[in-house]
Amino acid sequence: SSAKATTLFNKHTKALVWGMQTRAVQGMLDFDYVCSRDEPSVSAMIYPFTGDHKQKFYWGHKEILLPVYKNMSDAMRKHPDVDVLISFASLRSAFESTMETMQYPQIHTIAIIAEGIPEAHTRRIIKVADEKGVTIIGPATVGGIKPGCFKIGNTGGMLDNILASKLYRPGSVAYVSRSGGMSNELNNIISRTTDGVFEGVAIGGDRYPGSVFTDHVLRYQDTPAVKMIVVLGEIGGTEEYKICQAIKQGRITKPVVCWCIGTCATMFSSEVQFGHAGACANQASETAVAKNKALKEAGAFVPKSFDELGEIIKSVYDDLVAKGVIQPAEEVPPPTVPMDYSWARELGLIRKPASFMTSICDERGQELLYAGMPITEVFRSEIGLGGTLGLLWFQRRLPKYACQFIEMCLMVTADHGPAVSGAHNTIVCARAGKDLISSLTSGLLTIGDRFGGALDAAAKQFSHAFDSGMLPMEFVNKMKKDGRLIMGIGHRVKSINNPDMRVQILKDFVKQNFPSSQLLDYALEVEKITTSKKPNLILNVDGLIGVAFVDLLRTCGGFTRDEADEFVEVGALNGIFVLGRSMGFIGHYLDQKRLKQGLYRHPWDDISYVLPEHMSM
Ligand code: Q5B
Repeated sequence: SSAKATTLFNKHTKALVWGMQTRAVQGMLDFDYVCSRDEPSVSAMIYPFTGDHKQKFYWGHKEILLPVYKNMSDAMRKHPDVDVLISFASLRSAFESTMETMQYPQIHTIAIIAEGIPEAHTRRIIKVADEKGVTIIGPATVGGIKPGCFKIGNTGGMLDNILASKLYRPGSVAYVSRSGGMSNELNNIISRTTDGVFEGVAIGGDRYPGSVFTDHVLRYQDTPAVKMIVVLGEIGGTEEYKICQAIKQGRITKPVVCWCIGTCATMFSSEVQFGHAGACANQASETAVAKNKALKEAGAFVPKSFDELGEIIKSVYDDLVAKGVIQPAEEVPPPTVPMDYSWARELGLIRKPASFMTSICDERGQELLYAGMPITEVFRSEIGLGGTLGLLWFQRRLPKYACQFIEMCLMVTADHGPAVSGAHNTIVCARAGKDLISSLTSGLLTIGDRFGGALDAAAKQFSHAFDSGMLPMEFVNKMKKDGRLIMGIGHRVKSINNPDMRVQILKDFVKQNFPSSQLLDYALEVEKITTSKKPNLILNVDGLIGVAFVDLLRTCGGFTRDEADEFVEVGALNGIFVLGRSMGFIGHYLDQKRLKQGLYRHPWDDISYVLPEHMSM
């Protein structure tokens, strides 16, 4: 088998990341930046499920693009300086992709994060790795970290953790543990008790880790900058005995502080399986208690309990400083890495004025909210379409009669036949082969002052006249004098002789249910005057809804006078006709399609061509 490298990572190490782990990659880049590396440690990503493309990341303040390759061969060919691969492949694909990785001699180190890879597969990976001189870290691990140089994936946690444990610059203590979580704890302990971590590797919790404790401890022994070694073993396996042997044989001469966790297993009468697949003592020698005893006997520094680990690390370190073996370096503050916006917000460190504001609907939580009312409550309290509209348009839970009135408005305005302007346009559009939305909007765009869009203007004109104390007759005369039509008055086909039943229905309802119908009564007085002049100058459906809605907003108890006026001012009321008539327009569109109506062309005999006479020069 080929010799494996003593130094896995340096300040110039370049890696490929297998898997679309953008957060982990950003974490690595932030680490690199805070370590004052010249260049990012990640050269590219490999992701077989998308085509080749680029992903955006931050390098300090700057935005950079990292390539993503579909094929590993392309990534290797384009990045010949890469010698590390970090595999976030799933437990199903990790075996295959790791075997493929080992076909490329440029790769010296592979970190495998996936948990649950079949042991038979891991053993085959280990065999090939040994033959090829590749160091495997993992599986079932977070990876490892080398302060100032390189970080595998999510090791070390978020940036605040990395800064707190001073992982941006090397210390003199190297460690190896099984668990990724515990390696975080070691980072913390070592940073508080010594000049810091030189390198730390979590080999993973499987029964057959790709590299074992001694692989790393011997590397550390052979690395001059490492002055002391910490090993955090655990119950299960016999790897720790190899360390004992190496100490006894003089292969390891640097101080080793060691603790095997899982000593409590001895308190149980039966066999205990801890969280890791390998964390189970199959014989007495595999217990944490037995291994701690052997390590102590071999000459390692073994605390009495995990709680004392920090103290013993500190005393070994202090001794090395006293002997002059370690000369703590001067602290140089790391460069600042801008904090991620979302994280800073979560911590409450920044505020930014939002570009948009909304106050009617919130879909972010567990339940959709309409003006604060959960959607389940909207249905439970049976507020219906009128109530829903009340919440979304007026931000109010309206009284029952108001909800009913709104629904009635939508029903009476739903359609008025194919001949009205909007329906006609919808039909012509549908017959020109257009789709539902185009045909619908073609109809909706027809709504305006003369057709269906007189609700707001009617509400304004009548309420201004009423509020300023004008008598109905004065109002009619003033409008005539100003040459203005009264909005909400007049109809092409309906008249006092051919009353509009829609208007009658709504009028009756308002009279019976509204607490006050002052403006409607005023409008009916106006209607008496206009119809006395011409029978078709009735209060039409737009006019009725317009004035009745003013009565509703002013007297239902949910709005201040200013709020009521504002809704009229912003044009809420035309929305009722738009919404109601959309039902009809959609109906006409579907009808035309159903009837397979072809392109409409208006007949010539229905158009009077009134061109200017030909003029000879
Ligand atoms: N004159 C609606 O007019 C219509 C007058 C008036 C004073 C008035 C007209 C009008 C105001 C806007 C309005 C909504 C264009 C109508 C609707 C939905 C619909 C539609 C449907 C549906 C009809 C004849 C004479 C003239 C005029 C005078 C007319 N209106 N005076 N105030 N408001 N109204 N729109 O029949 O002396 O002879 O010159 O603009 O409320 O759209 O079903 O069809 O559900 O789809 O064309 O119900 O009233 O009458 O313009 O020839 O006028 O009456 O000054 O006087 P017409 P015009 P003079 S509801």
